[in-house]
Amino acid sequence: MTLYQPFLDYAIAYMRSRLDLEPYPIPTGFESKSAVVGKGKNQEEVVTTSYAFQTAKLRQIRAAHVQGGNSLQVLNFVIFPRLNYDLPFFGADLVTLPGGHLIALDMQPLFRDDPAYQAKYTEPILPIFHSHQQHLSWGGDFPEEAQPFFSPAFLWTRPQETAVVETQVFAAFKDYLKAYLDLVEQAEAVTDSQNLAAIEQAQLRYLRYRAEKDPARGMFKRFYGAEWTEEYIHGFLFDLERKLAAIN
Ligand code: DBV
Repeated sequence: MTLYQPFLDYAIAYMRSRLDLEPYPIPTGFESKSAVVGKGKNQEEVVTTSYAFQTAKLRQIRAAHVQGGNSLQVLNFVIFPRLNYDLPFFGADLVTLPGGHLIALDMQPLFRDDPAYQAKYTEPILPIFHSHQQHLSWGGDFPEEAQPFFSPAFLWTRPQETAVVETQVFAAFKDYLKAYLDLVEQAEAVTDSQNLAAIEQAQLRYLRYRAEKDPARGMFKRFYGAEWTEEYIHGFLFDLERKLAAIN
């Protein structure tokens, strides 16, 4: 059972229908990785597949899909806008572990506490957030230090039932992706040098946090080793620093 395959298929087909998607390079050896984990009859193959695209406004659209049987399914899907747009990040972390499902869905803001930014990028999402939040109870505590990176429209839930993931969560995912592409469509390039500098700083802050605190690090290390994992995190999943270093 690959719970999140329909999410991935939908996202790629929907983006293709609205965006001029170009491939984004995936470092050699990271397109697909597999390992056999567990012992005896608990042996399971864990396959991690990567997908990446770019457009004129979006620097990197990337997904990591981890498939390891019924109790290990992950789709981590993030969109990083180009540095001359003040767009939020699209962030989806859809996680199924032996303990259950964990769902995080948000348009992660560059400037969380700026009222003008909220009015532009969070308020349009709030009706969608409320319509789905009714059916999906709050997921509880999450790391305090992560809070600045989430918007007030952060959908965060731990559904008991797989059917809820397949129905309500899938519906929310579609609505959030549509709303995000609406924001992208309307976005205009920023040219003011002070604003450009602020965007770059905010993107780096977000990216450093996610690379440093990646909650999948432990899992990837166990499956594929430390070296592969660090290269996957810094060279693909959260690659902005490397890309900036390469052009400067
Ligand atoms: N999370 C990632 C990537 C993953 C991934 C790249 C490819 O950023 C998976 C895989 N997330 C993943 C896994 C877990 C979580 C948990 C495997 C479970 C870890 C475990 O229980 O062992 C949102 N993801 C979480 C949690 C949160 C998020 C809040 C639970 C808290 C925790 O265990 O740390 N999305 C995640 C996050 C940010 C975000 C922390 C921060 C800005 O956007």
